[in-house]
Amino acid sequence: MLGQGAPSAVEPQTTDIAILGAGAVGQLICHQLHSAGLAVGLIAREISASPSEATDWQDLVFCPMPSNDANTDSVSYRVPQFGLNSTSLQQIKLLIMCVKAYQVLDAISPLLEKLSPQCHILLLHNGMGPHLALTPKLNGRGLSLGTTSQGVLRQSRWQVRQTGQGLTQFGHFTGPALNQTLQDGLLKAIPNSEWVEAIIPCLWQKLAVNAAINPLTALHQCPNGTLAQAQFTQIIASILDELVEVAAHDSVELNRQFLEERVYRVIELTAANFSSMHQDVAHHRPTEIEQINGYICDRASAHGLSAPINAQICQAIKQLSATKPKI
Ligand code: KPL
Repeated sequence: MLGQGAPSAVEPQTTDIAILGAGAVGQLICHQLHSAGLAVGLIAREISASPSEATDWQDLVFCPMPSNDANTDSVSYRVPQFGLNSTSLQQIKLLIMCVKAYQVLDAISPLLEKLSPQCHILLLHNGMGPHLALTPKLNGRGLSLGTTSQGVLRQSRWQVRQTGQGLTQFGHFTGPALNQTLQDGLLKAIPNSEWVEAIIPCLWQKLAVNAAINPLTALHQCPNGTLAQAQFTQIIASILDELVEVAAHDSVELNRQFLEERVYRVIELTAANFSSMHQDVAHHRPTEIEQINGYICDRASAHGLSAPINAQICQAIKQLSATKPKI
C-alpha cells in the first residue's frame, strides 16, 4: 500500500471542493480529485461540533482496477472532513453531491445557509428529479448536473475498489456557470470525462439504462445479464417507448434505436453485476425507484400523459420493498 503525504495533525487549509455523500461513487471521485492535486474534502453530516472542533481528517483507501500496464497497488490518503458547523464550509467553491437521489434535498438543506453565495453545486446521482426541486432553493447559486458510468464497489467503510471505467458527463443546468478552472480540474482528474453543452439529454439516456435494468433485476432477483433473455424483450421495449415519448414532451429528442442498443450494451458489459436497485432491495434499503421509473411517470403526468408500464413497475418495486423485512 502506498502512502500519499498525509498531514499528521489537523491543520487549517483551504478546500476548494467538498464532497457530500462518501459512498462508493463519492470516495472514487474524492480519490480522483485528490490524486490530481485538487484541494478536496468531505462533508460529514454526523460531525456537528463547535466550529473549532468541526474539522477532522479522514483516512481512505483506493484500490485501482487490475491492469497489465499500470500500477495497481492500493493507495492510502487522507482528506479533511468538515462537520456542519465548520467555518471552512464558507471557503468551498464547489460542492459535489454524491448522495442518493432521494437524499439530495434533505442532505443539502442544512448546508445551504452555511455555504458561500458563490458556491457552485454539482449533483451526481442515478435518476432524475432533485434538480427541479433544488433550483428554487439555490439563492442565485449555480447548479451543474452530472452522470457517471464508472464502476466502483465499497469494500469497507473507507475503502473502495474501482470495477469499471465508464464515461462521466457534466454540464451546466442553471444559474452562474462553474468557473473554468474548476471545470478543467474536474475533467483532468476524472478519466474519460467530458463537459457537454446539454446535460439533460445525457441524463435521460442514463435514465433509460437504469429504468430498463434496475427494477427488472430487482423484481426477478437476477444479475444484469439475465435481461438479455427473450422473455424481457417486450417489457424493456415498452419501458423505452414510454420514456422516449415523455422525454419528447419535455423537449428532449432521444434516438429510440440508439437507446435500446445502449441498454443491451450495458446488459452485456455488466452481465455478472447486480444492479444498485437489486442490491438496495436485497439489503432492505430504500430504492431510487421514484427518481428512475417514477420520474418518467411524474413527467408523463406533468404533460397529461400516462406511462402505464413504468407506473406498474414502480408499484411492483414499492410492494417488494414493503414486503421485505426491515433490519
Ligand atoms: O447504473 C447501474 C446501476 O446498477 O445502478 C447499472 C448501469 C444498471 C449497472 O448495474
